[in-house]
Amino acid sequence: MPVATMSLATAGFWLLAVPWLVLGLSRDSLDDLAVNRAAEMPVDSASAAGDQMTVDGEPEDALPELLQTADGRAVRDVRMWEEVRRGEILELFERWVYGRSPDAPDSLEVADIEIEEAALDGAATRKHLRIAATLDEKTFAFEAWVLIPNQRPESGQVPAMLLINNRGVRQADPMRRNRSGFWPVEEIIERGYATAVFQTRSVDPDRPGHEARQAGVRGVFSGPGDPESDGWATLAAWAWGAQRVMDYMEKEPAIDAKRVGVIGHSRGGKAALLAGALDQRFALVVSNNSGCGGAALSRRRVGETVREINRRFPHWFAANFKRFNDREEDLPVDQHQLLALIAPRGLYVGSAREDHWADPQGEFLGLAHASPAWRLYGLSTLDPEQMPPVDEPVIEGRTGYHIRSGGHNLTAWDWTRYLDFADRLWEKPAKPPQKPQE
Ligand code: GTR
Repeated sequence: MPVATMSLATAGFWLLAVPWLVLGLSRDSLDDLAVNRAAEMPVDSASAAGDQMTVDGEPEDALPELLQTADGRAVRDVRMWEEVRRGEILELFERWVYGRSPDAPDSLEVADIEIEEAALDGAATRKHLRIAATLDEKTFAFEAWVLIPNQRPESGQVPAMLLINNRGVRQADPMRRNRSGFWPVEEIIERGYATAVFQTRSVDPDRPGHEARQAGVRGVFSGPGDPESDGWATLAAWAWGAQRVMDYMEKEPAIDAKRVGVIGHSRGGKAALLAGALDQRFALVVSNNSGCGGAALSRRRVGETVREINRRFPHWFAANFKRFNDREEDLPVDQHQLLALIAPRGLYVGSAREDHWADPQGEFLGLAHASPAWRLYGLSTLDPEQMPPVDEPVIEGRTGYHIRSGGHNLTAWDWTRYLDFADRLWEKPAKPPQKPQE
Protein backbone atom coordinates (compact mmCIF):
# COMPACT_ATOMS: atom_id res chain seq x y z
CA MET A 1 0.00 0.00 0.00
CA PRO A 2 1.52 3.41 -0.91
CA VAL A 3 2.58 5.47 2.10
CA ALA A 4 0.17 8.30 1.23
CA THR A 5 -2.82 5.93 1.24
CA MET A 6 -1.70 4.42 4.48
CA SER A 7 -1.55 7.72 6.31
CA LEU A 8 -4.93 8.72 4.88
CA ALA A 9 -6.40 5.50 6.24
CA THR A 10 -4.80 6.14 9.63
CA ALA A 11 -6.13 9.71 9.66
CA GLY A 12 -9.58 8.39 8.75
CA PHE A 13 -9.42 5.93 11.60
CA TRP A 14 -8.64 8.65 14.15
CA LEU A 15 -11.31 10.92 12.72
CA LEU A 16 -13.80 8.14 13.45
CA ALA A 17 -12.23 7.09 16.72
CA VAL A 18 -11.90 10.46 18.49
CA PRO A 19 -15.63 11.15 18.89
CA TRP A 20 -16.00 7.62 20.32
CA LEU A 21 -13.23 8.35 22.79
CA VAL A 22 -14.97 11.57 23.78
CA LEU A 23 -18.22 9.67 24.31
CA GLY A 24 -16.28 7.45 26.68
CA LEU A 25 -16.87 4.21 24.79
CA SER A 26 -14.85 1.19 25.78
CA ARG A 27 -11.54 0.04 24.42
CA ASP A 28 -13.40 -2.84 22.76
CA SER A 29 -15.51 -0.56 20.63
CA LEU A 30 -12.34 1.05 19.31
CA ASP A 31 -10.86 -2.39 18.82
CA ASP A 32 -13.90 -3.33 16.76
CA LEU A 33 -13.56 -0.20 14.70
CA ALA A 34 -9.87 -0.72 14.07
CA VAL A 35 -10.35 -4.34 13.17
CA ASN A 36 -13.21 -3.64 10.82
CA ARG A 37 -11.18 -1.08 8.97
CA ALA A 38 -8.04 -3.15 8.89
CA ALA A 39 -9.88 -6.23 7.75
CA GLU A 40 -12.00 -4.60 5.12
CA MET A 41 -11.62 -6.32 1.81
CA PRO A 42 -13.58 -6.09 -1.38
CA VAL A 43 -16.78 -8.11 -1.27
CA ASP A 44 -15.75 -10.04 -4.38
CA SER A 45 -12.63 -11.39 -2.81
CA ALA A 46 -14.64 -12.22 0.31
CA SER A 47 -17.10 -14.33 -1.64
CA ALA A 48 -14.36 -15.90 -3.73
CA ALA A 49 -12.69 -16.95 -0.48
CA GLY A 50 -16.09 -18.12 0.66
CA ASP A 51 -15.92 -21.05 -1.73
CA GLN A 52 -13.63 -22.87 0.65
CA MET A 53 -15.44 -25.63 2.55
CA THR A 54 -18.57 -25.21 0.50
CA VAL A 55 -21.01 -27.93 1.19
CA ASP A 56 -20.83 -29.35 -2.31
CA GLY A 57 -17.16 -28.61 -3.03
CA GLU A 58 -14.05 -30.74 -2.59
CA PRO A 59 -12.54 -28.91 0.39
CA GLU A 60 -15.36 -30.17 2.61
CA ASP A 61 -13.40 -33.41 2.85
CA ALA A 62 -10.78 -31.47 4.76
CA LEU A 63 -13.03 -30.93 7.77
CA PRO A 64 -12.72 -33.38 10.67
CA GLU A 65 -15.61 -35.83 10.70
CA LEU A 66 -18.50 -34.92 12.90
CA LEU A 67 -20.33 -38.22 12.93
CA GLN A 68 -17.48 -40.68 13.11
CA THR A 69 -15.96 -41.93 16.35
CA ALA A 70 -12.22 -41.79 17.03
CA ASP A 71 -12.02 -45.50 16.24
CA GLY A 72 -13.74 -45.02 12.89
CA ARG A 73 -17.34 -46.06 13.59
CA ALA A 74 -20.18 -44.16 11.94
CA VAL A 75 -22.47 -42.36 14.37
CA ARG A 76 -25.99 -43.13 13.20
CA ASP A 77 -28.12 -42.54 16.26
CA VAL A 78 -28.59 -40.27 19.23
CA ARG A 79 -27.35 -42.91 21.64
CA MET A 80 -23.97 -43.21 19.98
CA TRP A 81 -23.74 -39.45 19.62
CA GLU A 82 -24.51 -38.80 23.27
CA GLU A 83 -22.60 -41.73 24.73
CA VAL A 84 -19.49 -41.72 22.58
CA ARG A 85 -18.97 -38.99 20.02
CA ARG A 86 -20.13 -35.93 21.95
CA GLY A 87 -17.66 -36.59 24.75
CA GLU A 88 -14.82 -37.26 22.31
CA ILE A 89 -15.35 -33.90 20.63
CA LEU A 90 -15.63 -32.01 23.91
CA GLU A 91 -12.38 -33.59 25.08
CA LEU A 92 -10.61 -32.48 21.90
CA PHE A 93 -11.82 -28.89 22.31
CA GLU A 94 -10.74 -28.76 25.94
CA ARG A 95 -7.37 -30.29 25.20
CA TRP A 96 -6.40 -28.39 22.08
CA VAL A 97 -8.43 -25.20 21.95
CA TYR A 98 -10.00 -23.75 25.09
CA GLY A 99 -8.37 -25.63 27.96
CA ARG A 100 -9.92 -27.67 30.77
CA SER A 101 -12.45 -25.93 32.99
CA PRO A 102 -12.65 -26.77 36.69
CA ASP A 103 -15.44 -28.90 38.15
CA ALA A 104 -18.73 -27.27 39.06
CA PRO A 105 -18.52 -25.47 42.41
CA ASP A 106 -19.31 -27.33 45.62
CA SER A 107 -21.59 -24.49 46.64
CA LEU A 108 -22.91 -21.17 45.43
CA GLU A 109 -24.01 -18.20 47.46
CA VAL A 110 -26.03 -15.45 45.87
CA ALA A 111 -26.44 -12.20 47.80
CA ASP A 112 -28.70 -9.32 46.78
CA ILE A 113 -26.63 -6.16 46.77
CA GLU A 114 -29.69 -4.18 45.83
CA ILE A 115 -33.23 -4.94 44.71
CA GLU A 116 -35.43 -2.40 42.98
CA GLU A 117 -38.98 -3.61 42.50
CA ALA A 118 -40.17 -0.80 40.24
CA ALA A 119 -37.35 -0.49 37.72
CA LEU A 120 -38.12 0.59 34.12
CA ASP A 121 -41.16 2.60 35.28
CA GLY A 122 -42.51 -0.37 37.13
CA ALA A 123 -42.12 -2.88 34.30
CA ALA A 124 -39.36 -4.91 35.95
CA THR A 125 -37.65 -5.89 39.13
CA ARG A 126 -33.93 -5.24 39.00
CA LYS A 127 -31.53 -7.21 41.15
CA HIS A 128 -27.87 -6.44 41.57
CA LEU A 129 -26.29 -9.70 42.67
CA ARG A 130 -23.05 -10.95 44.11
CA ILE A 131 -22.44 -14.53 43.06
CA ALA A 132 -19.87 -16.41 45.13
CA ALA A 133 -18.79 -19.89 44.04
CA THR A 134 -16.83 -22.19 46.34
CA LEU A 135 -14.78 -25.17 45.20
CA ASP A 136 -12.32 -27.09 47.38
CA GLU A 137 -12.68 -24.42 50.06
CA LYS A 138 -11.67 -21.58 47.78
CA THR A 139 -14.14 -18.88 46.78
CA PHE A 140 -14.42 -16.57 43.80
CA ALA A 141 -17.12 -13.90 43.62
CA PHE A 142 -18.34 -11.56 40.90
CA GLU A 143 -21.33 -9.33 40.26
CA ALA A 144 -24.25 -9.74 37.89
CA TRP A 145 -27.55 -8.00 37.27
CA VAL A 146 -30.93 -9.40 36.38
CA LEU A 147 -34.13 -7.67 35.30
CA ILE A 148 -37.33 -9.68 35.60
CA PRO A 149 -40.68 -8.60 34.13
CA ASN A 150 -43.21 -7.76 36.81
CA GLN A 151 -45.99 -9.02 34.58
CA ARG A 152 -45.60 -12.74 34.51
CA PRO A 153 -47.82 -15.59 33.40
CA GLU A 154 -49.81 -17.62 35.89
CA SER A 155 -46.91 -19.99 36.46
CA GLY A 156 -45.01 -16.97 37.80
CA GLN A 157 -42.03 -17.93 35.63
CA VAL A 158 -40.52 -16.37 32.54
CA PRO A 159 -37.76 -17.43 30.14
CA ALA A 160 -34.48 -15.51 30.30
CA MET A 161 -31.61 -14.32 28.15
CA LEU A 162 -28.16 -13.96 29.67
CA LEU A 163 -25.72 -11.57 27.97
CA ILE A 164 -21.99 -12.12 28.39
CA ASN A 165 -20.91 -8.49 28.13
CA ASN A 166 -17.43 -8.04 26.72
CA ARG A 167 -17.88 -4.29 26.25
CA GLY A 168 -18.01 -1.44 28.71
CA VAL A 169 -20.91 -0.97 31.12
CA ARG A 170 -22.33 1.80 28.94
CA GLN A 171 -23.07 -0.74 26.22
CA ALA A 172 -25.06 -2.96 28.59
CA ASP A 173 -26.08 -0.65 31.39
CA PRO A 174 -28.32 -2.35 33.95
CA MET A 175 -29.29 1.05 35.40
CA ARG A 176 -30.49 2.15 31.93
CA ARG A 177 -28.83 5.56 32.12
CA ASN A 178 -27.47 4.64 28.73
CA ARG A 179 -29.73 2.70 26.39
CA SER A 180 -27.96 0.80 23.66
CA GLY A 181 -29.14 -1.72 21.09
CA PHE A 182 -26.33 -3.93 22.35
CA TRP A 183 -28.66 -4.90 25.20
CA PRO A 184 -32.20 -3.60 24.56
CA VAL A 185 -33.54 -4.41 28.00
CA GLU A 186 -36.82 -2.53 27.49
CA GLU A 187 -37.73 -4.63 24.44
CA ILE A 188 -36.64 -7.86 26.10
CA ILE A 189 -38.78 -7.17 29.18
CA GLU A 190 -41.70 -6.07 27.05
CA ARG A 191 -41.59 -9.36 25.25
CA GLY A 192 -41.88 -11.23 28.51
CA TYR A 193 -38.29 -12.30 29.06
CA ALA A 194 -36.04 -11.75 32.03
CA THR A 195 -32.51 -10.73 31.16
CA ALA A 196 -29.22 -10.94 33.02
CA VAL A 197 -25.76 -9.56 32.35
CA PHE A 198 -22.25 -9.76 33.76
CA GLN A 199 -19.06 -8.04 32.74
CA THR A 200 -16.49 -10.45 31.34
CA ARG A 201 -13.70 -8.54 33.07
CA SER A 202 -15.22 -9.12 36.47
CA VAL A 203 -14.56 -12.83 35.94
CA ASP A 204 -11.29 -12.77 34.00
CA PRO A 205 -9.48 -9.67 32.77
CA ASP A 206 -9.07 -9.49 29.03
CA ARG A 207 -5.29 -9.35 29.15
CA PRO A 208 -2.46 -11.79 28.49
CA GLY A 209 0.16 -12.83 31.02
CA HIS A 210 0.56 -14.41 34.41
CA GLU A 211 -0.57 -11.37 36.41
CA ALA A 212 -3.86 -11.22 34.48
CA ARG A 213 -4.44 -14.96 34.93
CA GLN A 214 -4.00 -14.53 38.68
CA ALA A 215 -6.32 -11.51 38.81
CA GLY A 216 -9.50 -13.38 37.80
CA VAL A 217 -11.23 -16.65 38.52
CA ARG A 218 -8.26 -18.62 37.18
CA GLY A 219 -6.13 -17.20 39.97
CA VAL A 220 -8.47 -18.85 42.48
CA PHE A 221 -9.39 -22.09 40.69
CA SER A 222 -6.43 -23.25 38.64
CA GLY A 223 -8.44 -26.04 36.98
CA PRO A 224 -7.24 -29.54 36.08
CA GLY A 225 -5.13 -28.50 33.08
CA ASP A 226 -1.53 -27.35 32.82
CA PRO A 227 -1.02 -23.68 31.89
CA GLU A 228 1.75 -24.76 29.52
CA SER A 229 -0.61 -26.97 27.49
CA ASP A 230 -4.28 -27.48 28.35
CA GLY A 231 -4.88 -25.10 31.25
CA TRP A 232 -8.11 -23.16 31.00
CA ALA A 233 -8.00 -19.76 29.37
CA THR A 234 -10.02 -16.57 29.28
CA LEU A 235 -12.86 -17.71 26.98
CA ALA A 236 -13.43 -20.73 29.22
CA ALA A 237 -13.35 -18.47 32.27
CA TRP A 238 -16.08 -16.26 30.78
CA ALA A 239 -18.11 -19.36 29.94
CA TRP A 240 -17.64 -20.38 33.60
CA GLY A 241 -19.12 -17.01 34.62
CA ALA A 242 -22.17 -17.68 32.45
CA GLN A 243 -22.56 -21.10 34.04
CA ARG A 244 -22.57 -19.55 37.50
CA VAL A 245 -25.28 -17.09 36.48
CA MET A 246 -27.17 -20.17 35.26
CA ASP A 247 -26.69 -21.70 38.74
CA TYR A 248 -28.34 -18.60 40.17
CA MET A 249 -31.17 -18.77 37.63
CA GLU A 250 -31.95 -22.30 38.76
CA LYS A 251 -32.60 -20.85 42.22
CA GLU A 252 -34.57 -17.81 41.08
CA PRO A 253 -38.29 -18.60 41.45
CA ALA A 254 -39.38 -16.10 38.75
CA ILE A 255 -37.17 -17.67 36.07
CA ASP A 256 -37.91 -20.87 34.22
CA ALA A 257 -34.45 -22.46 34.18
CA LYS A 258 -35.53 -24.79 31.37
CA ARG A 259 -35.83 -21.76 29.09
CA VAL A 260 -32.58 -19.86 29.50
CA GLY A 261 -30.56 -18.62 26.55
CA VAL A 262 -26.96 -17.42 26.60
CA ILE A 263 -25.87 -14.76 24.11
CA GLY A 264 -22.62 -13.00 23.35
CA HIS A 265 -21.09 -10.78 20.73
CA SER A 266 -17.72 -11.41 19.12
CA ARG A 267 -15.35 -12.59 21.88
CA GLY A 268 -18.47 -12.82 24.06
CA GLY A 269 -20.07 -14.92 21.29
CA LYS A 270 -17.15 -17.34 21.36
CA ALA A 271 -17.64 -17.65 25.12
CA ALA A 272 -21.41 -18.14 24.69
CA LEU A 273 -20.85 -21.03 22.27
CA LEU A 274 -18.38 -22.61 24.64
CA ALA A 275 -20.78 -22.19 27.58
CA GLY A 276 -23.51 -23.89 25.55
CA ALA A 277 -21.17 -26.70 24.54
CA LEU A 278 -19.99 -27.30 28.10
CA ASP A 279 -23.31 -26.87 29.84
CA GLN A 280 -26.48 -28.45 28.55
CA ARG A 281 -28.67 -26.43 30.88
CA PHE A 282 -28.60 -23.59 28.33
CA ALA A 283 -31.62 -24.32 26.14
CA LEU A 284 -30.58 -21.70 23.60
CA VAL A 285 -27.24 -20.31 22.46
CA VAL A 286 -26.85 -17.17 20.37
CA SER A 287 -23.54 -16.41 18.72
CA ASN A 288 -23.40 -12.89 17.32
CA ASN A 289 -20.47 -12.15 14.98
CA SER A 290 -18.33 -14.65 16.89
CA GLY A 291 -15.87 -15.34 14.05
CA CYS A 292 -12.57 -17.14 14.61
CA GLY A 293 -12.66 -19.45 17.62
CA GLY A 294 -16.47 -19.04 17.50
CA ALA A 295 -18.80 -20.11 14.71
CA ALA A 296 -16.41 -19.60 11.76
CA LEU A 297 -14.55 -22.58 10.33
CA SER A 298 -10.84 -22.18 11.12
CA ARG A 299 -9.66 -24.13 8.09
CA ARG A 300 -10.97 -21.49 5.69
CA ARG A 301 -8.40 -18.95 6.94
CA VAL A 302 -10.68 -16.11 5.87
CA GLY A 303 -10.54 -12.94 7.98
CA GLU A 304 -8.96 -13.65 11.36
CA THR A 305 -6.71 -16.72 11.33
CA VAL A 306 -5.51 -18.95 14.15
CA ARG A 307 -2.08 -17.30 14.06
CA GLU A 308 -3.59 -13.83 14.17
CA ILE A 309 -5.96 -14.53 17.05
CA ASN A 310 -3.21 -16.26 19.05
CA ARG A 311 -0.88 -13.35 18.43
CA ARG A 312 -3.29 -10.65 19.60
CA PHE A 313 -5.20 -12.63 22.21
CA PRO A 314 -2.93 -15.43 23.46
CA HIS A 315 -4.84 -15.53 26.75
CA TRP A 316 -8.18 -16.50 25.15
CA PHE A 317 -7.11 -20.04 24.32
CA ALA A 318 -5.12 -22.87 25.87
CA ALA A 319 -1.37 -22.84 25.20
CA ASN A 320 -1.87 -25.95 23.02
CA PHE A 321 -3.85 -23.92 20.48
CA LYS A 322 -0.68 -22.03 19.53
CA ARG A 323 0.62 -25.22 17.93
CA PHE A 324 -1.85 -24.67 15.13
CA ASN A 325 -0.64 -21.27 13.98
CA ASP A 326 -0.50 -21.59 10.18
CA ARG A 327 -1.43 -25.24 10.62
CA GLU A 328 -5.22 -25.12 10.73
CA GLU A 329 -5.41 -28.29 8.67
CA ASP A 330 -3.77 -30.18 11.55
CA LEU A 331 -6.32 -29.10 14.14
CA PRO A 332 -8.03 -32.23 15.49
CA VAL A 333 -11.32 -30.28 15.43
CA ASP A 334 -12.98 -27.45 13.57
CA GLN A 335 -15.65 -25.08 14.81
CA HIS A 336 -18.65 -26.88 13.28
CA GLN A 337 -18.00 -29.54 15.90
CA LEU A 338 -18.27 -27.02 18.73
CA LEU A 339 -21.64 -25.89 17.36
CA ALA A 340 -22.79 -29.50 17.04
CA LEU A 341 -22.29 -29.96 20.79
CA ILE A 342 -25.26 -27.64 21.28
CA ALA A 343 -27.67 -30.03 19.50
CA PRO A 344 -30.54 -30.72 19.95
CA ARG A 345 -30.99 -27.41 21.76
CA GLY A 346 -31.58 -24.06 20.08
CA LEU A 347 -28.70 -22.40 18.23
CA TYR A 348 -28.83 -19.13 16.32
CA VAL A 349 -25.78 -17.79 14.49
CA GLY A 350 -25.81 -14.12 13.51
CA SER A 351 -23.34 -12.59 11.04
CA ALA A 352 -22.92 -9.10 9.61
CA ARG A 353 -22.34 -8.31 5.97
CA GLU A 354 -19.33 -6.02 6.43
CA ASP A 355 -17.77 -8.04 9.21
CA HIS A 356 -15.17 -9.69 6.98
CA TRP A 357 -12.84 -10.19 9.94
CA ALA A 358 -15.35 -12.66 11.43
CA ASP A 359 -15.86 -14.42 8.05
CA PRO A 360 -19.69 -14.40 7.75
CA GLN A 361 -19.71 -17.18 5.23
CA GLY A 362 -17.44 -19.25 7.45
CA GLU A 363 -19.92 -18.71 10.30
CA PHE A 364 -22.77 -19.92 8.10
CA LEU A 365 -20.75 -22.93 7.01
CA GLY A 366 -19.88 -23.68 10.63
CA LEU A 367 -23.60 -24.00 11.30
CA ALA A 368 -24.27 -25.84 8.03
CA HIS A 369 -21.63 -28.46 8.80
CA ALA A 370 -22.95 -28.81 12.38
CA SER A 371 -26.49 -29.52 11.15
CA PRO A 372 -26.14 -33.33 10.92
CA ALA A 373 -26.12 -33.39 14.74
CA TRP A 374 -29.66 -31.91 14.82
CA ARG A 375 -30.77 -34.29 12.11
CA LEU A 376 -29.75 -37.23 14.32
CA TYR A 377 -32.58 -36.08 16.58
CA GLY A 378 -35.00 -36.02 13.65
CA LEU A 379 -34.98 -32.23 13.58
CA SER A 380 -34.98 -30.32 10.34
CA THR A 381 -32.16 -27.85 9.71
CA LEU A 382 -31.66 -24.93 7.38
CA ASP A 383 -30.55 -25.72 3.86
CA PRO A 384 -26.80 -26.21 4.21
CA GLU A 385 -26.22 -25.45 0.53
CA GLN A 386 -27.88 -22.08 0.60
CA MET A 387 -26.52 -19.10 2.48
CA PRO A 388 -29.55 -16.85 3.13
CA PRO A 389 -29.59 -13.40 1.50
CA VAL A 390 -28.65 -10.33 3.54
CA ASP A 391 -31.31 -9.28 6.09
CA GLU A 392 -33.42 -12.40 5.52
CA PRO A 393 -33.27 -14.53 8.64
CA VAL A 394 -33.85 -18.25 8.21
CA ILE A 395 -35.15 -20.40 11.01
CA GLU A 396 -35.55 -24.11 10.58
CA GLY A 397 -36.21 -26.53 13.41
CA ARG A 398 -34.01 -25.47 16.30
CA THR A 399 -31.37 -23.60 14.31
CA GLY A 400 -31.39 -20.10 12.90
CA TYR A 401 -29.10 -17.86 10.89
CA HIS A 402 -28.97 -14.35 9.53
CA ILE A 403 -26.51 -12.06 7.86
CA ARG A 404 -27.44 -8.49 8.71
CA SER A 405 -26.44 -5.51 6.62
CA GLY A 406 -23.82 -3.35 8.33
CA GLY A 407 -20.77 -4.07 10.43
CA HIS A 408 -19.43 -5.79 13.51
CA ASN A 409 -21.92 -5.10 16.29
CA LEU A 410 -24.83 -6.47 18.27
CA THR A 411 -27.84 -4.36 17.37
CA ALA A 412 -31.49 -4.06 18.34
CA TRP A 413 -32.34 -5.61 14.98
CA ASP A 414 -30.24 -8.69 15.82
CA TRP A 415 -31.94 -8.96 19.21
CA THR A 416 -35.40 -8.86 17.67
CA ARG A 417 -34.45 -11.81 15.47
CA TYR A 418 -33.02 -13.72 18.43
CA LEU A 419 -36.15 -13.11 20.50
CA ASP A 420 -38.36 -14.17 17.57
CA PHE A 421 -36.35 -17.36 17.46
CA ALA A 422 -36.68 -17.87 21.22
CA ASP A 423 -40.43 -17.25 20.95
CA ARG A 424 -40.64 -19.97 18.36
CA LEU A 425 -38.42 -22.36 20.23
CA TRP A 426 -40.46 -21.90 23.37
CA GLU A 427 -43.78 -21.51 21.60
CA LYS A 428 -44.45 -17.89 22.39
CA PRO A 429 -46.07 -15.75 19.67
CA ALA A 430 -43.53 -13.77 17.62
CA LYS A 431 -43.86 -10.12 16.63
CA PRO A 432 -43.88 -9.25 12.91
CA PRO A 433 -40.40 -8.73 11.36
CA GLN A 434 -38.96 -5.21 10.98
CA LYS A 435 -36.39 -3.74 8.63
CA PRO A 436 -32.89 -3.48 10.05
CA GLN A 437 -31.76 -0.25 11.69
CA GLU A 438 -28.09 0.43 12.34
C1 GTR B 1 -11.25 -8.53 17.63
C2 GTR B 1 -10.87 -9.99 17.53
C3 GTR B 1 -12.07 -10.82 17.22
C4 GTR B 1 -13.30 -10.41 18.01
C5 GTR B 1 -13.38 -8.93 18.32
C6 GTR B 1 -14.36 -8.54 19.43
O1 GTR B 1 -10.18 -7.70 17.90
O2 GTR B 1 -9.91 -10.12 16.53
O3 GTR B 1 -11.77 -12.19 17.37
O4 GTR B 1 -13.43 -11.15 19.15
O5 GTR B 1 -12.18 -8.40 18.67
O6 GTR B 1 -14.44 -9.17 20.46
O7 GTR B 1 -15.04 -7.53 19.22
